[in-house]
Amino acid sequence: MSNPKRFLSGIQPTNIPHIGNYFGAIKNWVKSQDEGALEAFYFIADLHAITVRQDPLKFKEQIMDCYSLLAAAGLDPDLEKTAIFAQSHVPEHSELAWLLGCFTQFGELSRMTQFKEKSEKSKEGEVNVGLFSYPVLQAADILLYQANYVPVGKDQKQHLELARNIAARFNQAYNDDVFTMPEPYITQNTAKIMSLSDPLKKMSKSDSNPNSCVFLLDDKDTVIKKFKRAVTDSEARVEYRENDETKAGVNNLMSIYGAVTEKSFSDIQKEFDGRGYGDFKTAVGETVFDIIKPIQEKYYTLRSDRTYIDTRMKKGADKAAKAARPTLCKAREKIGFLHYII
Ligand code: AQP
Repeated sequence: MSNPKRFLSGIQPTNIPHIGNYFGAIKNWVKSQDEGALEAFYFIADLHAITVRQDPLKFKEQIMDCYSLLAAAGLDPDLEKTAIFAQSHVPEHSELAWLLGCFTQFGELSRMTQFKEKSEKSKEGEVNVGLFSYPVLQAADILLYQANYVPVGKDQKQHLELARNIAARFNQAYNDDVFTMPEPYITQNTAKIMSLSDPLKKMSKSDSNPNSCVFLLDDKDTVIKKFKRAVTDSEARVEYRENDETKAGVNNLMSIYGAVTEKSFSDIQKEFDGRGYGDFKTAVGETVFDIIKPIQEKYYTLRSDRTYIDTRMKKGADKAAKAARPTLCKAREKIGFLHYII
């Protein structure tokens, strides 16, 4: 029997994950794990998170929070085909990133639209080299595991293309298939959840406005309050109108309600026909909380068990390193470094 195809994805421990991370990523990871067809590597992207300065004590907690939430949401670190680990626990990521950086053109990185956007928004002195070169670290994350599939949203397409270009360049330089060519993993019906206070922006963990974001650990009152305060419009009509910026807030709430209840937009529209936004917002808040409540309960049990977290994280890092090392060794050998003793 051939080896299962590999899937890789990550999450930055820049804060408590939110419902956008859950509906846009984690829920699909759990589904794909439960289907069991793929060997999957899920990492807490702590190396990526330091392109922005992190408070060291909070950062440690956030890494463990993030790990525990993934496990509480249903990723099972004890499964043979699942590895969940902290990226910095597998130093092969950093080493391969350096090697691949030497196969990446300065011009290629300068053209990355995410870099342009993020650096324009940053204050002077905040644009570090890590922010510029993080797509190379992303390429290393992917290529290290010979990943066949990587989920990519629109904003990450350019980065996957870069990873493919770097892989092709390296393979061509040494006339060998050192790296597998990664393909985008398209998940159907994946909701992109927007900010509750500015529905033209995506919901983001590091948004400075805490009301823009429903975190997976928010209590029921907070969840409902945040939805009650969500920006909508003065029309008082629960109706989905694509590409209509004035409806962006309602569109977003309908996407969230649809993601939770699996109801279509027209069914949601019928359900709330003639009722104001107040009722609708309460319903969205309550159904969202029903989904996150069991995750929270499991989370608090796991999070209080430090031995559980430490042993599983170590196990995940060992599993990941075992998969990563042969690739790194091969890349080192091709480049001409002296023999690498594992
Ligand atoms: N709003 C969102 N809607 C749907 N999916 C989302 N994801 C993130 N935000 C949304 C998906 O969650 C996974 C993990 O994301 P990440 O932590 O690696 O980075 P991010 O995309 O930059 O997420 P945030 O919340 O905006 O974090 P910060 O504020 O730290 O940059 C990814 O699969 C992502 O697509």
